[in-house]
Amino acid sequence: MEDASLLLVGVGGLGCTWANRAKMRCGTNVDLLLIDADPSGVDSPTQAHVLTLGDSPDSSGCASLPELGEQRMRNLTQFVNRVLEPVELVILLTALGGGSGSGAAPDMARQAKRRGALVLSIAALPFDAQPSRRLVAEEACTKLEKYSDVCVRLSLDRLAWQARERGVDWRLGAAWVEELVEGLVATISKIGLINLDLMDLRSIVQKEGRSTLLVAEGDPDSPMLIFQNAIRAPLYDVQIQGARGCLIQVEGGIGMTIQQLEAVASAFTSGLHRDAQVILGARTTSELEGKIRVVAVISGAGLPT
Ligand SMILES: Nc1nc2c(ncn2[C@@H]2O[C@H](COP(=O)(O)OP(=O)(O)OP(=O)(O)O)[C@@H](O)[C@H]2O)c(=O)[nH]1
Ligand SMILES: [Mg+2]
Repeated sequence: MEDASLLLVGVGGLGCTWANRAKMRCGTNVDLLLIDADPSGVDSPTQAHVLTLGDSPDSSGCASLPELGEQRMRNLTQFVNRVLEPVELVILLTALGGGSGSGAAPDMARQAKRRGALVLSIAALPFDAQPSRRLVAEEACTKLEKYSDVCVRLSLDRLAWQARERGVDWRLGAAWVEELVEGLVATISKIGLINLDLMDLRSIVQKEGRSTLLVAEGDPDSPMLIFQNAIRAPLYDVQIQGARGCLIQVEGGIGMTIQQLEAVASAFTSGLHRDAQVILGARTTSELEGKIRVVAVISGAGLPT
């Protein structure tokens, strides 16, 4: 199989900021598409396709009107089709609750799905203190889930809490999102010891039930800590105990041993269903000397045993 063509998409103000930052970590292995009412607000969008929602962008964005965002997105089908032409996997990042992301992200996912791409979405939900935005976000999220193969809900409250702990701005503090995207892209770009590809990912995400994505980095000799770190991420809780499918990519320094690889893989998979399908990939890189990073796609969660 040829290398899959990957597209990273940011929708709305926050989604574009995150996608742009994630792209900087992924290099040429992925293309970038930024969609917002005013994408010029994003710092130096390197080599990005940029889609402006509407003819006269202004600072009010889609003014918290998802219908406007959706309508504008539908009008851009021709352009989107051109960008999507070679694309097999779309990784979509957005924050829901405003107009641009809530309106345009589900429609972008719909257009990608219709062209046969696999769609993995990461959608931030508004703070608890923003009840009206939460209503908008819930409705948008239901639509986004419908058109995504995997849709991960991210809690801005938990994200902001973790950012505060680390003393960074929460809008830029989504290093977790960046690592996840980087890990997924490296996994599917087939640069590894045990290669995974889009077929593997497809077979995992097609399982019935809920799905989620996990990422964590840590000491190669503390595999349980790496797992605990992964499930502390600012996700909405998906119970992965008993899940039926898992694609797991383990990345380590050049000196990573088979024992370390097995120990960390088993920390992630020991709680799954006894008949779970587990697909393991691995790669070594000089960038991870003395560390191990795990990216996992979990599927078939929340089903009766
Ligand atoms: N409290 C707070 N929340 C924010 C801020 N910026 C973004 N958010 C949250 O993130 C969500 C999405 O924000 P954006 O990505 O800016 O929204 P957008 O998709 O560009 O939507 P429009 O600008 O309305 O077209 C909002 O619904 C809020 O929950 C901020 O400065 N303060
Ligand atoms: Mg905006």
